[in-house]
Amino acid sequence: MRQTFFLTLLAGAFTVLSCESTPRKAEEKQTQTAIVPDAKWWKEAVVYQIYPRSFKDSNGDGVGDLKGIISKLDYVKSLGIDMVWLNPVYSSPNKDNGYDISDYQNIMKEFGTMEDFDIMLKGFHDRNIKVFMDMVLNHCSEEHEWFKSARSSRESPFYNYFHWWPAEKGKPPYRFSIFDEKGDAWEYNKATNSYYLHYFADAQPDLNWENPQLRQEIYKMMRYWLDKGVDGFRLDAIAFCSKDTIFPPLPKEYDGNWPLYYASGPHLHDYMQEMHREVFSKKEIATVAEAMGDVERVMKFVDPERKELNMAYYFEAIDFGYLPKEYKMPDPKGYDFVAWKKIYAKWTDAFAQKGWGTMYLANHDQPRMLTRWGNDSPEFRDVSSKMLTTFILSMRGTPCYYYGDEIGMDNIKFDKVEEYNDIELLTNYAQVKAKGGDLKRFLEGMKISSRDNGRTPMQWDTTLNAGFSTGKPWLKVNPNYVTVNVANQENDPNSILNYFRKMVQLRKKEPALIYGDWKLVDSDNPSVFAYTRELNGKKLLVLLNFKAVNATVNMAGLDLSQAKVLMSNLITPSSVSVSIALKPYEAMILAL
Ligand code: TEU
Ligand code: CA
Repeated sequence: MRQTFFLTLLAGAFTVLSCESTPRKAEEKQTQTAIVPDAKWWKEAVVYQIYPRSFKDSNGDGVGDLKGIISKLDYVKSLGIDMVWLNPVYSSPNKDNGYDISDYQNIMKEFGTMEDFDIMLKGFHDRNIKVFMDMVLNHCSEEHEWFKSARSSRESPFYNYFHWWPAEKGKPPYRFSIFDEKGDAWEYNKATNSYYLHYFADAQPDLNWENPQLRQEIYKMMRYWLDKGVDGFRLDAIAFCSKDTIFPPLPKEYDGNWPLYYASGPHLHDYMQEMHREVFSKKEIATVAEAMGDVERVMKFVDPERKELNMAYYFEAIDFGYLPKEYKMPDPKGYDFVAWKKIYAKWTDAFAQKGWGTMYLANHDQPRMLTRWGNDSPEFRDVSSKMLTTFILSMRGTPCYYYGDEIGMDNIKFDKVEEYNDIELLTNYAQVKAKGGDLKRFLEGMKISSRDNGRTPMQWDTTLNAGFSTGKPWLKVNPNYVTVNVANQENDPNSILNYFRKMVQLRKKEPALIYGDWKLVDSDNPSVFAYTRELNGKKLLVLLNFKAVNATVNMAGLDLSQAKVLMSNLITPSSVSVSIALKPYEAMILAL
């Protein structure tokens, strides 16, 4: 019996390998409505996030651009993904890499022209790939025409597009800014003798959402992009839009928790419902909230009855394992794996009741997932990358996969502050310095957690600068590009890249991975993340060893007698018995 079982396992592994000859097969864009009543294409989509600055440079100025993306359309298609999330490409002086927009209806000069954008969008659409845009609506750039006019005089018709504290009322009440060296969210403006509010950098003045005229301008601008044919929006830092504009003193319980006290102002959801009526209801689009806060707060965005947005991503799991009250400083003791799994369980259960979530382990605000959640040592980089990919693509919630993770890119781990570009890191460095803090310790922590780790140029091949650019890249290329690159992995059936493609295909083939119920198994297991996905009587078991040790899983109550391996990140999967033994970082998906 044991022998027959092992044969089934190998047969299963073979099926997985053999489907890799067809990863380029065109996907179905129809939903699987027959299977579940509330099927939606955006629930079934696999999202691939492109950070345009770092994807591909077409003209040798060291900065990725739209023509660069256009030259890689077939590559993106070959991944099998359905939708691209594009980080901001609008005109911007780039104080925060495009998150400071000076013109919402124009393309950043470094990235190209509106014509390039149209060609790119058509290129994706021709390949049956949808595109959603990053919308930064809490703030714009100090170089936006609205702000230039507003800051010139209190009489400006745009003065009320922003939040001001007139100097005759004295010093404004304390508000913290995460991207400000002084940590002060109010900046004095001489011409108007008033302070303007900026929760992020002083080059990113907050927009005054209380002003209906401003809101109408924003909705009009969003409709402009919809009319162009974009398929949705990711709403950046959206929970900060609505504020208590009296700016009362912060209560004692504030305790540095600025997202809690600054976000989710009194009219936030009125504005979201208005935006739904004015913009989203025009077309079936994907809308993703970057939502701060607990389940209750996040759920408000996505409860379908409220008619706001359709997906949200949350921070509790990704921000886990940092020391309290310090900026992204990893706890030297590591993180509590069992508690981390329970965070996923809590959110996945919540989205099973209402709305829809997303699943991600990295994006442009995060370090590389391999370094942070896997193991980037030569011994384990391959297997742990594949394990994390299995995790992202087998959870309930739309998977958002970050460029470069499909080849196992990892943190660059800069030694010197001069090597960094990111405003968040540079201002936090300055804050630590001003307080006389331990800068060496700070920089050590940043090797694990800082955002620039996730922004280094895409590693295409072994040529100069990893084939990203013929000029000097805006941010250093990870020197490991000589071995970690797309070209090397393209023809290796066992590469991380081809594993990602297989996993995407498996998610499409198995509706249980998309819509199935999710249930944690052996929840207190200190090494393994195990769960089932079940739909209409079909049950899958996902086993993920997150540690560099052999591990076993307690299968209490699950019948494995007919189990078949659908996916394995080992060339020869290990054996299955009632107590399953997993090798370090082993991942398996079984059909029970
Ligand atoms: O991020 C929102 C946000 O609150 C950030 O502070 C985030 O928590 C932080 O980057 C984590 O390190 C969005 C964008 O994703 C980010 O890139 C922008 O810098 C920020 O808004 C300002 O627009
Ligand atoms: Ca360029």
